[in-house]
Amino acid sequence: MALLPILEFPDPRLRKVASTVTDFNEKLEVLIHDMFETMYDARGIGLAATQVDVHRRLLVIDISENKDSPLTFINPEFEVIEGELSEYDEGCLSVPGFYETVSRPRVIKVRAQDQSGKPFEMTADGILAVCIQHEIDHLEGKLFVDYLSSLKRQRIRNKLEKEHKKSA
Ligand code: QAP
Ligand code: CO
Repeated sequence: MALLPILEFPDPRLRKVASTVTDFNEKLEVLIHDMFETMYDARGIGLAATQVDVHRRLLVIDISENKDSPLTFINPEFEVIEGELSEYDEGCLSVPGFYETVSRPRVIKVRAQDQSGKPFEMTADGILAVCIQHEIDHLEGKLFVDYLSSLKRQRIRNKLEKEHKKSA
């Protein structure tokens, strides 16, 4: 078991596009386990492999109150079921301390593979739909701050860069 370091905005490695997972082996299982441990430790509800500097199409989510409903999505894809947008105050473990409103399609259908490579699909709405779309964005090198005005994004960048200098 291991806690993995989480990359923080504006680290350029968060901009890499992740590639398809092809090997469903023990190494993948260990990575998934470490990603859950890292996410729970940081009090997050979602974590993409990109955020721990692994550029593979893999994400973990647990939106449950008791942190007892882990969801793993490998090579996820989604389709919009209901195009009506809904707003949510999003945060991100890679943008610590900042929350801003983002609009995304309200209902999606997700197709992915599980830890053993078996395909599954599910329809998601509410915070789960938000979280899945947010995490899939990470796999494309995209962050929720990209949906904000450049002024807001710049302010967040400046504050985090200052924090990083302090702790360096
Ligand atoms: C993405 O975000 C998300 O700033 C997952 O200080 C967020 O887990 C999906 C976190 C909102 C849907 C709605 C952020 C923890 C966790 C912080 C997270 C922080 C500590 C963010
Ligand atoms: Co995020």
